[in-house]
Amino acid sequence: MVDERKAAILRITDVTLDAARELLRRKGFVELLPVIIAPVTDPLRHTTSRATIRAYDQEWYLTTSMIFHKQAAVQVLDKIFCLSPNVRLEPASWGRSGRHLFEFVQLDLEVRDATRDDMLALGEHLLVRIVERIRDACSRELNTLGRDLTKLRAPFARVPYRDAEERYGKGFEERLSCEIEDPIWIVDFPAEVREFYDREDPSRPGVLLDMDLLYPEGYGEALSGGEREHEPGQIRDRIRRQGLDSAVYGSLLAVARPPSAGFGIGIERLVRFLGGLPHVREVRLFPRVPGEPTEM
Ligand code: ASN
Repeated sequence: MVDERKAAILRITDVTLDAARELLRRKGFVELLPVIIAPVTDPLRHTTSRATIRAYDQEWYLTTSMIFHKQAAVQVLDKIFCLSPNVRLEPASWGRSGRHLFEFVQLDLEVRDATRDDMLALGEHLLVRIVERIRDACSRELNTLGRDLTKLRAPFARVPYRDAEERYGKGFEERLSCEIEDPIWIVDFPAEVREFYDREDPSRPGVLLDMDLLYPEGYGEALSGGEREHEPGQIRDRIRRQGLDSAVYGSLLAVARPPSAGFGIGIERLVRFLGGLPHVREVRLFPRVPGEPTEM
């Protein structure tokens, strides 16, 4: 028997990727092939352990995010994106969150000489365009899923992290996401809660020029990014303040990198939001859910 629900979700995923690629190419972006194993990968402040493999007498990480490769890539091309498979070994209990897969794909992009404001505008444009395309091209699929996907109204509101925390308390993300009707930007994360590569505002020490986007209706985090640290002295200082080993990230310090900004948007979470799905597992034919064994 044909699984209409599954087929509808896969078609929505396909149109989502097509809409994203179409918009980014029109804006001059070039798509890169993903890096899946590397000697250095995103240290991720709050997640998990990273998966490694041993090959050719060397330890390799499975990519947690392509951040460092994106930063290197903008030395060659000024606007790049990639559909990047990421592996993050989250705790088994997170499998029930509805938002976590330990293998997922993010649309990861980076732009040389861009600012956070440029990225806020691009993120809005991208999401508004994708929702428009899905509403136009996938009305049958949305119907199958019983999803009433409303048009998004940009620009989205911007709330500084400290204000959101004051109003909704620690771990405000879920509560805030349940309360809003349009996506909302969280900006200005404190340096200690984020990775060292997001740029510290030179005029506000301890505050980063970065952002997250939250989906409405309780779907949680959509996108994460910011301007990047690019001066070796500042990168070294941020690595030290986070208690990381600068030798591990030596390749970052050795290469002069151009100023850049970018973000990554998780595809499974995006399709979950578009389709109004209870769990991201439904977006993949072969989902990797933390804590769930699988045979295929
Ligand atoms: N892709 C994110 C960024 O561009 C990084 C991440 O996934 N942790 O900032």
